[in-house]
Amino acid sequence: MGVFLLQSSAVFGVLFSLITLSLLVEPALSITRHYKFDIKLQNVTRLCHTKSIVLVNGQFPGPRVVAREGDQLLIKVVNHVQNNISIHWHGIRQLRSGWADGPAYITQCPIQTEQSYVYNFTIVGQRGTLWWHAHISWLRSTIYGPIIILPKRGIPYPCAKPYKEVPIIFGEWFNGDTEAIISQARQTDTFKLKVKPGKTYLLRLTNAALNDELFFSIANHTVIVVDVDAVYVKPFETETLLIAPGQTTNVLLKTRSHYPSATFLMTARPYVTGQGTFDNSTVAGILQYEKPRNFRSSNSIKNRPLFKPVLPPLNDTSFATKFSNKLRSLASAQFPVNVPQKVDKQFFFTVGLGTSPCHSNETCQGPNGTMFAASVNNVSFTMPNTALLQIPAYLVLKATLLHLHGFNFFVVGQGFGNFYPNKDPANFNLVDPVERNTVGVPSGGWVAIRFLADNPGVWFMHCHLEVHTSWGLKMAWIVLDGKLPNQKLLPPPADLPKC
Ligand SMILES: [Cu+2]
Repeated sequence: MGVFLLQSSAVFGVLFSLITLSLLVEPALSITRHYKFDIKLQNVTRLCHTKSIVLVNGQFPGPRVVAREGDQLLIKVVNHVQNNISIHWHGIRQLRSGWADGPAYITQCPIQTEQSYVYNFTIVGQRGTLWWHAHISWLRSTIYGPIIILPKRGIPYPCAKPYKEVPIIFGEWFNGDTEAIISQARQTDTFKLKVKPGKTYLLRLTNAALNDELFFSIANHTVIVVDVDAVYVKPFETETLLIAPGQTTNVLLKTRSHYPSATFLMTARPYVTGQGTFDNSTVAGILQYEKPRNFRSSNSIKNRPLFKPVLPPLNDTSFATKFSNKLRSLASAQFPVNVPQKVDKQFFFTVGLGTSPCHSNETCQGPNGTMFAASVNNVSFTMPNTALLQIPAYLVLKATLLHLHGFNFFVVGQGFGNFYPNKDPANFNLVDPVERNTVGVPSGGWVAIRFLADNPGVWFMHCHLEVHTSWGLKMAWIVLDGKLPNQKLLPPPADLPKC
């Protein structure tokens, strides 16, 4: 992990954020849904700290955006603060709507004070959980919220129908040791997931933290992973899951068949690779069974036994590898996997994370007072046409998180050490590779991704660890229009902000 330059400024931290989800009454066909986001400065108190922060509609985390696959979204963002603003709809394919993608100075100029912009896009072929966040400097630490994409009306989930759906967002958190957090977890403002026995809950998990990959586990319970980055996966059961910043994971939680007369902690803490200082704090929430009406016990909730999950060690790369190997596309007849079988263009990127001399008059956090620096070395930068692209990225030093805008990609291979173009492709999974928008590249290893360049525009690719991005780990793809009329980027909207 990195050095957490701004970690201490994020002490107000949210541990878990709960938004109860109620399904709206709506017609059968795709519809247009309108939202308005007012960006304002607001005081927020979390864990006894009050801070003035930039928020959407005064909410922290921000309002949820709920839509069905196929719906059009019109989201008007009005900027009432001094900062420039832009919002990114993380993971939304933005087919031919690149103007609505959001990264400042890549697809749009930021929205200036007292200006507004309507993000206009349609959700095509995606269902699950995604999220939105500010995409300018570090503002996403407070400006983010969930995007919930329900399947088209009349099309069921490919898994058990959940009794309830609960979005949970991992944000920043305060520093503290585990015991302090456990005693804190007994306090009233801790996130509580209240459940009934014998039911199935769909937890929509988002890691909105700036810099930490997280292990997450619920004591004495397992979950079934069913969807990542708004794409169904082959369901698998696990006690612990790993979720990187920017990633989303839907899991089914089957509660115990009988009221257990106990309380269960849900905890998350970072997965750490490489050296350097890191935040090893644990965040906790509570899984609390509602007491049945006819249940007689003098035991108050406070006196019930509290079980804690056992999380893997902080640096458990073996767990991380096994977990990511379990992620496979569902690849069913209804939800087939369209992994490109042949490659038109190959790209090879070496992503380096190193140090450079500190500027004079500045204090730097790198080893021996140097400055951290990151780079993408593009060896074969040929501008792509509508073509298949394949990218093996080779990483040195530390794990990083590759996030691509405008596309989902298939993770066809990954490994440790050098990538060997003659040997490694033979082991690529071209049958049911996981399809996602953000992937962890192993520390000192490589990942090979494939995607179909079917979306014209300028698409940002960057590390979703905020420190790495600010050190320069970013680049953009330019995907040109294709020949057919439906392969062309539409003209920019009239209200596109000006710089
Ligand atoms: Cu994104």
